[in-house]
Amino acid sequence: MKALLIIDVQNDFLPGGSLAVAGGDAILPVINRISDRFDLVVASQDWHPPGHKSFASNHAGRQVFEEIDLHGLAQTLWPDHCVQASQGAEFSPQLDMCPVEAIFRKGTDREIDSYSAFHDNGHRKSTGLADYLRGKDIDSVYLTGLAGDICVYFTALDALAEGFSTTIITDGCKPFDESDFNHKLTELKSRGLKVVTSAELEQTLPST
Ligand code: VGL
Ligand code: ZN
Repeated sequence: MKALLIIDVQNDFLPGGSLAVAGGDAILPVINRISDRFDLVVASQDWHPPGHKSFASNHAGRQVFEEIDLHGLAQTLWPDHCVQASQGAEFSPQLDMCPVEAIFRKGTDREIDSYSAFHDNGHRKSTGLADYLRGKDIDSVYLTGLAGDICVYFTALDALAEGFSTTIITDGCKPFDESDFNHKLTELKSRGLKVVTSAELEQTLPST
């Protein structure tokens, strides 16, 4: 059984948001067009408390995009984004949420960031996503969302480690940095990642 994972398609990661991915809105019609072809659709939602330690604003004298050590882990400092219950944390109003059966929130612990939809960055706590998918007999996951080189990348890494057949839908993702994303795709392919375009997928997966 196949699941579509929609990673962090939230206002703050879209043009006009506080941590926008340039051109990120191009993925919205792609995701909406393919989401009825899967047995299950799940979304993740970056969901930070206002005092989250990944925000530069919570570290006196530190700048956005600086890297610090946070409890033994390298942490990039981001602009405030996806603050719980803010408009920026909401899913894009242009994303069709009807097929989405479950939403997994992450980044809720102020002391640790969580790029992957499966685990926090220290692999200390699970979100429950892997067990949820297994409970629904899912063996293959297809990834879309934002940002390709951060949260989609780390979700793919964990999906492979969890033993799911893992595919990234290239035009269903948009990274902050295209060349970094291409390097990361090469690395993921060496771990077993598959890559398809939405057009290729439409030829193999019938619309329901
Ligand atoms: C993300 C940076 C910080 C993402 C989340 O969804 O890619 N990036 N928090
Ligand atoms: Zn975040």
